[in-house]
Parts: sequence; C-alpha cells; structure tokens
Amino acid sequence: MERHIAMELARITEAAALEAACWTGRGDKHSADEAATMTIRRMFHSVDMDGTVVIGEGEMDEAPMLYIGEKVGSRRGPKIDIAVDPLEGTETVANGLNNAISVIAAAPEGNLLHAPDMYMAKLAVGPGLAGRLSLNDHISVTLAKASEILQKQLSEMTVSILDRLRHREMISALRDAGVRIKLLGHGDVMGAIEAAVESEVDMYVGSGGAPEGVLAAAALKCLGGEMQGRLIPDTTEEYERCIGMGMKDPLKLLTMDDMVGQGNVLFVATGVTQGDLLNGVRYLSNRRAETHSVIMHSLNRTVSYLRTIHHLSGAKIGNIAEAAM
Ligand code: VTB
Repeated sequence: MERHIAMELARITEAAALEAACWTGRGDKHSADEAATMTIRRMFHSVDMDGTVVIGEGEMDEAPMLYIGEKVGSRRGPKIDIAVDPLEGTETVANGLNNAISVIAAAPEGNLLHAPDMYMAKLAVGPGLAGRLSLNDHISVTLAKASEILQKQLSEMTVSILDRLRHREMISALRDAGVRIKLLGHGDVMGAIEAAVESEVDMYVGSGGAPEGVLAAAALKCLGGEMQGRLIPDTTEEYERCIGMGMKDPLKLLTMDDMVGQGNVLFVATGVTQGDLLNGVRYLSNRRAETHSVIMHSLNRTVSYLRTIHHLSGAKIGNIAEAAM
C-alpha cells in the first residue's frame, strides 16, 4: 500500500478532530459524531484509492454515511479496505473527558475483518507478551504467565479494562490477583494500544465493541503487539447475523491474521480531547489550532507522530471550523 495514503488519511482524521473538538463538553454527542463523520466522508473523495468501508458507521440501512460496503476514494489507485471510527468516544467529547480520537485503519482489499456491531472479548498486549498468552485461559492464569514472562511482580503490573458492570467478575479477579488496574470510561481502541507502547499498562482485557477491536488490532500489528478476540453474540439474532456474514464459527478465537490479515496495515489517529498517547485539539490565538496524530505502518513497524498547526478559515457554522490545510 502506498505510503502517501497514510499522510492523506492523517490529513482527514486531523480535519475530523478539528470539527469534533468544537463540541467538547457541550453535551451533544450526536452533533460531535456527525461533524466528524461528514468531514471524513467529504474528504475521502480526494484520496487516490479505491476504498471500501468494511468497518464504519453501521449497515447501509441504518447509516447514511460511511456505511459498510460504501465505496470511498477517487477510485483511482490501490484497492483498499477501510475501517473508520470518525469519533471514537462520542460521549467522551460530549462530556469533555479525555481520550477521544478520530481513527482510520487501512489494508489491502480482503484483509480487514468485517466485524459485526456487537461485543468482542479482547486481550491486547505489547511485543514482550505477543504470542505468549491465550484468551482461552482464565484471567488468573494469564496474569501469572505475564508476570513470569515480564519478570514483574503482579503488584507491579497494570491491566486496563472498561469500567462496566459486565466486568464485575473480571475486575474482582484482577483485584484478587493484586495487579494495578486502570479503569477506562470509554475508548478501548486507545486502551488496547496503550498496552503496546511505552506506558504503565501491560495488558488490556475485557469486552468492548468488535469494530473497535479490529481498529486496535491494526495498530497493535504496527506496534509488534497482539490482540486476540472472540465475538460475543448475545442473542440468536446476533449469532445468525455472524453466520449471515460468512463466519463458519462465530465463537472462534480471532487471531491477528483473522482480524487484520497478513498484508501491510496502516493506522492513523488524531486526538480530539486530551489523551494519554495523543494531545487533543488545542485552539491557539489568531484562529489557529494544533492537532496531534499518530501514523503507523506495519511494513517496517514505523510509528510517527505528527503535530500540525492549522490556520482556521471560514465562518463557524454551529462552531464547525473549516480548516485550511
Ligand atoms: C468500547 C469503547 C467505545 O463503547 O468499544 C465501548 O471503545 C463498548 O461499549 O468508546 P459499551 O460502552 O456498551 O461498553 C465505547 O465506550 C463507545 O460507547
């Protein structure tokens, strides 16, 4: 996949972040999401690629923009699968909290898992633990193995998990084991990524959105980490939906190859609100704004950070800024 596409995609997440950031703390998650989604959709046309959305805003009948199967890009250039979450953390932005991002992953056609909109059990780790653990093990076994491999005492390890009622048992198991716990309000794409970068987090566990799982797996591949997943179809209808999507065994353990294939993968994200890995959008004097993005390629495992100063122009319509880039 061509390298310049990564920069083009980062330009798009930057623009989406600028639009979404205007809605920070205003209690309106729909407007924040809509602003980011419209921007990404509009800007995709300018990218020389023949893209297909495999993870987006939903099925065609429920999402007018960036629906699964929608063709994006100029239709010239490589055939690419696109996974996009224009605003990962809509509530986070609405409530003015940390760690909302705009994110896109891309891979050659046929490589990204078309993940249904349901929960996925996840285990994400960095390079030190990649290939060494299994989502099939009980969490206590996983922690014991990780502690041995990393040569860290359990009390020195940090595990992150979404703070949800459905995780009550897992959180008590973590507490019983004596590890440090980072409870996440939202945002398990960044939550999983944190396990694979220089940070205090050693492992991300628990269930979150399946589409977010594939996005995180793309980043983890670039970082030399690993994500394992298993879909959690809660109802017969959800199970049938998986079968209808061509999955022979919806409950199968999903490996990195199942989720992001064997080809080159790109991952780009721009901070919307302040985050642990990326700064959020900062508005500067004289109608300028700063964005902070990460661009990752799996081919050479490169991870680049991009800080951009934008000169904002145009009228603000409902506080939607138009960035001249
Ligand atoms: C996660 C997280 C998202 O949804 O996937 C989570 O990454 C899963 O759903 O930011 P629940 O909120 O139902 O647990 C989000 O929090 C978005 O709502």
